[in-house]
Amino acid sequence: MLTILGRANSINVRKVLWLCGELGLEYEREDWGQGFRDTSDPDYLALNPNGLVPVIRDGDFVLWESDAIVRYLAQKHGRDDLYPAGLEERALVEQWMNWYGTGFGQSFRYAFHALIRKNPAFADQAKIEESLRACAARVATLEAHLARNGPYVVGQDFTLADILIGAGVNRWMHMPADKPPCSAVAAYYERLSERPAYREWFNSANA
Ligand SMILES: N[C@@H](CCC(=O)N[C@@H](CS)C(=O)NCC(=O)O)C(=O)O
Repeated sequence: MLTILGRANSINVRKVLWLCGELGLEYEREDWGQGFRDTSDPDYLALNPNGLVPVIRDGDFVLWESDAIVRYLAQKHGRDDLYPAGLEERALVEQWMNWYGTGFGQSFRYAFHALIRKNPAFADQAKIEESLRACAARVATLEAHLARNGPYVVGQDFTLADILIGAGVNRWMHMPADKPPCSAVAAYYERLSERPAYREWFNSANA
């Protein structure tokens, strides 16, 4: 049995949960992380020395880093549609996964903790505005790309890149801030919202 360790309100845990839904996998989940079991527990640190969620246990195999986990699970279950075997197709999926990991996914973090989680440690107005600006710039890049090359980030097929970027778009759409109109991103968000596995983990009730 696959076990996912991590609180379900974490965006990085949700990427894994969303993928498990797409794959139709059975799993158990343990609540670890902020507000739940403390990830500085030595038993947890023995699994992930970074003390972050998620971690998976798949039999005796342990893996952390959400993007590595989604790659592993898609490959393990032979889902070439989500993580293509072809060199160029896979490179494009990787390109957009890295775009999320190194830019888009970082950009909304401060504003999210300030405006949605209302965490008092994130109260610096200048940093909130900077986070919103940085995120809007990434969304503008995505908007132009989807308008020309959609319906999904790598074209016709839904892939792992959409799981990461879709998670980020969901955070952006729920951000209580003035946002420039982005019709292609809005249509993408609606398209993803049709997927039952997405709806289970990403909806306005559980931002
Ligand atoms: N690069 C890591 C980042 C993991 C991460 O930052 N997780 C956050 C939640 S989104 C966390 O563990 N926060 C501390 C906690 O919940 O205790 C991944 O993608 O798995």
